Amino acid sequence: MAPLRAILFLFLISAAQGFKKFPKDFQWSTSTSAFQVEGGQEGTGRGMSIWDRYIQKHPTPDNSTGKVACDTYHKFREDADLLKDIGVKQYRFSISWSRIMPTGRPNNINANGVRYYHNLIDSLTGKGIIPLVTLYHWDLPLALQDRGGWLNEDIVEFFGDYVRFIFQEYGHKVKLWTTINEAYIHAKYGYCGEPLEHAPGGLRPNCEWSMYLAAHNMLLAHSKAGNIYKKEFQPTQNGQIGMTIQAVWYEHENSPGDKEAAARVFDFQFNWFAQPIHGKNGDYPTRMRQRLDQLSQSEGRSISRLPTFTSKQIEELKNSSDFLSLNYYTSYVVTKDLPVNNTVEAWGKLTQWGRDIDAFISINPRWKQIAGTWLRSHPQGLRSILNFIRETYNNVPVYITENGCMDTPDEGLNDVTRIEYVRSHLEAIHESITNDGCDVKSYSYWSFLDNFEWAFGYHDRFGIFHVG
Ligand code: GBH
Repeated sequence: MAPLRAILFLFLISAAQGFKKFPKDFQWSTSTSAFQVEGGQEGTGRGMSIWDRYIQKHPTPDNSTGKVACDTYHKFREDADLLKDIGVKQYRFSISWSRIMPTGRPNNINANGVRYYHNLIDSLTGKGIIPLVTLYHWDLPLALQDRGGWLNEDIVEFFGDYVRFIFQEYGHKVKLWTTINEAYIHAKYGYCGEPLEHAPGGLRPNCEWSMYLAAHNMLLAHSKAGNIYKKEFQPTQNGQIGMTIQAVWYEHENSPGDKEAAARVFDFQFNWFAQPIHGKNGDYPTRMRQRLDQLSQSEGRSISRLPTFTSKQIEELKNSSDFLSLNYYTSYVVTKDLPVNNTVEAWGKLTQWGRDIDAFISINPRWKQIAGTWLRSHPQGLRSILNFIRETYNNVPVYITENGCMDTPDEGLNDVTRIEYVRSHLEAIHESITNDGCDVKSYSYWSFLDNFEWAFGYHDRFGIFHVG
């Protein structure tokens, strides 16, 4: 690992302490996930995950694997030193289920794995850094995929058994938990990927319903974990729990048709997960329910492609979270009809989700595109989402668990573009807190280290620290 991209963080910290005042207990943070950074896959007792198998079958453009990655499995002490150096108060990482339980079930525990996370947590807390732990960031134990993965409703019990073990083991040290990272991305790219696919992958033929079923079971698994925590652990451990929800903001023109289309797309993405958990009446968004019920009927199906919750499940979901964990990167534009200069979602209509939303998604060329990729900088979108959450979800506390962008290769180590991206997003958050009254508790920059960027391999570099 080669240091050092200090510029970015020096800026972050000065923004925190200097010209704009954030609340005193605001937690500055940075984030990673297990598969993307750990390495330590061989000879450590870890079981395979769906990503191990996926990249064997579908190599990334750079033919990379997670075998070594950032080697944080061995270098966690060095990581803790670096985190201390840049002055963060919190660090978000994820636990690899198959490192703890190689077959996904508690009858087989990998003691090395259990010890590893104790060591990691201890080296953080020893330096006064608060751990925020994601219980699941897309790396399902392969043994559970072979039992149907997220399409088998037994997964809800399996997840419950896994998290109970984790709370028992680490709950006296960890006070901030999120259950599942970005169920929307995991379900959509994992089951319905096109053009970009994620693990488990290769499941497109049934994805008009499997994507919604996988997401449904993720919501129920989150709810299971939240309720276990609240009932069995929170009274003595006094921590907080939430689910990590990815949000894209959708701008629209002023016509009623476009406005309704943008609201519908937002329902089909953010509110799909936010409303069952944080909504006053819970359950799926009405627009989503109606649209998918109606499509299912016209397709001659006997049941809706969107599963239903029992009233008990609705109540449990509403009781499953103390805060909303939010990931935000970019915004798009939604139109009811095909936009004149359509650049993004001509493909939208080729994907199942793209057809289901009954709208078109395109880009706003005025938003700065980062390194020629999918990511365009639109800080106002983040402010709009934070205000949407404040208004719609009763100002539930928000932990921003991911925000950031990849570097622009021809800038070298002089991250002009990234600094501007971070600066403008921090400004938007600051406005949301001070002018709008949003309850934002923390900001976690994605990512601490350059790491395995899923289907893109190691090509995109999001790290504060350069690795390679
Ligand atoms: C997050 O997902 C993940 O939680 C994190 O693990 C990841 O490293 C980070 O973002 C950076 O990407 O090529 O047009 O299909 C954010 C959701 C999903 C956004 C995949 C980019 C690809 C866009 N990401 N998506 S496209």
